[in-house]
Amino acid sequence: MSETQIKKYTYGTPIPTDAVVMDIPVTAGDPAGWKVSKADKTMTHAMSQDTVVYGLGETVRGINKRGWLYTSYNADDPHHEEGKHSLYASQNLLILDDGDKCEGLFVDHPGRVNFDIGYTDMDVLTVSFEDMDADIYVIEGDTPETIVTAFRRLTGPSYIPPKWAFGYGQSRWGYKSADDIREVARGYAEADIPIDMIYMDIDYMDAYKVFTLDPERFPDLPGFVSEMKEQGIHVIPNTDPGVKIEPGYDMYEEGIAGGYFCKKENDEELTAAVWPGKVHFPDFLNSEARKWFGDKYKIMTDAGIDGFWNDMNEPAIFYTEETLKKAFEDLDELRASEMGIQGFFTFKDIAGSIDNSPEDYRRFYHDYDGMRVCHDRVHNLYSFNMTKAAGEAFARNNPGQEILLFSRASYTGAHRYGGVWIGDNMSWWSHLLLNIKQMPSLNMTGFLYSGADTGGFGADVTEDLMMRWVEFSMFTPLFRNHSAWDTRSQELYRFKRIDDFRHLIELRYALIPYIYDQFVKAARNDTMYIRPLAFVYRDDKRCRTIEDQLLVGDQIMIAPVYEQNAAGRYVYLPEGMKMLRFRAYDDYDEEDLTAGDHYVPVALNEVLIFIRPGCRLPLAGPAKRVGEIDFENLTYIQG
Ligand code: MIG
Repeated sequence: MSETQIKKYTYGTPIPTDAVVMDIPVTAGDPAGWKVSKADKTMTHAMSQDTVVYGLGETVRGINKRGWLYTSYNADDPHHEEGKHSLYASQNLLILDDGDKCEGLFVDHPGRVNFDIGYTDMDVLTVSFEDMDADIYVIEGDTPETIVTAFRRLTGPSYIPPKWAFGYGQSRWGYKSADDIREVARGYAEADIPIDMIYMDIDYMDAYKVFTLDPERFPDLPGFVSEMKEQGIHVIPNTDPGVKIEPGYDMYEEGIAGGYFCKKENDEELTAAVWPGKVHFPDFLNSEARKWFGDKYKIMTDAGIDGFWNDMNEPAIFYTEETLKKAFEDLDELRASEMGIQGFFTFKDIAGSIDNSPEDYRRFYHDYDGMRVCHDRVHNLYSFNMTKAAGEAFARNNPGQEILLFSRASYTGAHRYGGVWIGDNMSWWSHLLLNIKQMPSLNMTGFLYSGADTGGFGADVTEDLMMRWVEFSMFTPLFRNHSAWDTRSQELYRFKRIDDFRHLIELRYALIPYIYDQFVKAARNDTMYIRPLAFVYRDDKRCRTIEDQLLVGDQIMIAPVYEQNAAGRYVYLPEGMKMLRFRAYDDYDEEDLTAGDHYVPVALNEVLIFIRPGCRLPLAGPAKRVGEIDFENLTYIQG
């Protein structure tokens, strides 16, 4: 790593976030190159025509974030369209790349932060705050990756999941019982498609009560878990933060008695509505509440469960009592008025804006270990502390055991405890491309264990989209097929081309020794597993505009197909490489390609892998489970 320098600037009185693990002395004054206005609560930086801006983790639009306005404020929004400003995650890292000189900016602030990256003025970057109580870290370095590494040293090492979590997983919001899951396992066994995980979505719970099981649909969890383990399959339950208000339910009773729930100004618990009905939210920012909630995971780990996905932790709020009451009042008022045509829009607005309302996020408070703070000001820390609750509990209660953990919402620091999935995307070709662009950005911010709902969550998938998506997801550390209950079923064995799907998943399993090795290396060395081309080919200007080819580990480049009915694609090679066109781990052709542009045919069942010169790709023999992979006997394809 070449020389980097991190400087810290403190404005106002920042609320601690625990994102940073290093002690850095505060530098007086403002960072060079930035114009800071405490009155306007802004900091601005000029961008030259060539400046490329990387970062922000999981957001809309490109790898180069330039040209849009992004807002860090974790949002439960399943419509990941390019007009949006916020998704589930807030990763306030930017890297300004001027070619010969780079600068990183990490804005450590737990509330709303706007990043106007050439939106208002194409040549100006403006970071703006609601309250400018923030720690600002400025990182100087020669290359984007040296900045990434410095940022990751600053914020701590990335979570490494168990090896089996690199296998393929099947999920669906709609598996309701142990029998449903058995049927999925059977489907995969009959189709002879490798699989390591099947996910349990919220319907496993008794009335959506967290850490409970429906007694009829899951009568014997330990028995079921071990039955599945005998087949080599891990079952991974979904966990939601909201605790159902129900006298007699231990989580509710203990939460009230311990004072573990978030409270309103008048000191009463906030009552919100989510899947269980009326709930209270655990105050994860409070270390006692965190410990209390975290210890509950033991109910599941004692039953043999060894992986979790934490959901709804922005936190998502369907409505609160207050918002609902106000909405009804507004509707009554509208009804009593001469509604007129404008009233139609008012009507829709009233009903359509009760969920995840900014007012609700201002309505409750945390006991942040002695500091009473309004949720709105620390909104982006909620999921981080839920992830931390689980991670800390695993270290305490399951020492030495590797447990899979990933979350929907996140903030920097959560990457030390778990991974993330990209939330409710759609079965759209554009979302396959979005997934391709989000992966390197997530990697920069330390969320190495990540991936999207393969095939798309909402909307109906088509067989060709599923196949192209599998051909990309086979390179993402988290590889999970997941979909919503009201969409077309998308388990791979339901499609016509089962043989092709089997070959593709087998190829993933053959690649796992490479994927795992490169992943662990990236985690240990604070580097990236998936990189944009421009991070490596620094002198090739063309690479700065390439967003649909990625480097995976340090040996290969991929060029996924993401367009419907495409029979191939253009590929740009910054140097000569060996192209492999795989149909199965043992069925591929190779071709040496020169540097430059090529049109490459890629049939629907084919995957392109390019080996960089002097590099080699290891492949394992066939395996149906990660545990069956022979990591010692690999064959190598030389570049
Ligand atoms: O309000 O648990 O993103 O993956 O299937 C929806 C049901 C709640 C949202 C998650 C999705 C999951 C769904 N959850």
